[in-house]
Amino acid sequence: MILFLGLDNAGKTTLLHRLVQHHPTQYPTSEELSIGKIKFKAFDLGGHQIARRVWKDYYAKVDAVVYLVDAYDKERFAESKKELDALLSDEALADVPFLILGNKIDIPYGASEDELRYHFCLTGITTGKGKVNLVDSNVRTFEVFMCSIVRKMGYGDGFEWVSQYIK
Ligand SMILES: Nc1nc2c(ncn2[C@@H]2O[C@H](COP(=O)(O)OP(=O)(O)OP(=O)(O)O)[C@@H](O)[C@H]2O)c(=O)[nH]1
Ligand SMILES: [Mg+2]
Repeated sequence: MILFLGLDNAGKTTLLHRLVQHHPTQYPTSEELSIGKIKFKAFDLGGHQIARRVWKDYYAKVDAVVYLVDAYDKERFAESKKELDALLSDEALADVPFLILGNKIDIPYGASEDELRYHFCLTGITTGKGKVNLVDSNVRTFEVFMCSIVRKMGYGDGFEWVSQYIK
């Protein structure tokens, strides 16, 4: 199971709809997804403050977290970072790979990848893009990819990256 998390308005539902547009809808908030050869159920959880309380009810069965950030909404970076940090430090998610998507790069004056990394304190500490062999290492599996879901850009690379760490 893959969880789509992030603040309200980050783009989770838009992403889910993009990924499954050729498949029939099963439930309003969960969809069958294929990443490579693996089939998954993806859950899009609401991002507004009250909805965030149920995120933890899903942690036990999760194979990967896709955490969306609105790269244009710099005013909410601190709030988003707080939620992400809480997820990354949660024992229940300690072995779960995180794909962090900086979304909406189609809007001018949004944060660049470097800026986003800076504000989220993710400079120089993420896993590395491409194929990084993490067997026998205690390195946290997480990486940042910038994307525009509406322009269908960037998130494919991110999913390809995260899929190699899904057991
Ligand atoms: N410009 C731009 N807008 C986007 C992009 N992705 C999503 N949006 C817009 O952002 C708004 C919020 O997107 P949603 O997918 O509803 O956000 P969400 O994360 O599901 O929000 P909650 O359900 O409230 O938690 C919508 O108006 C989308 O059209 C993008 O890549 N670029
Ligand atoms: Mg939504």
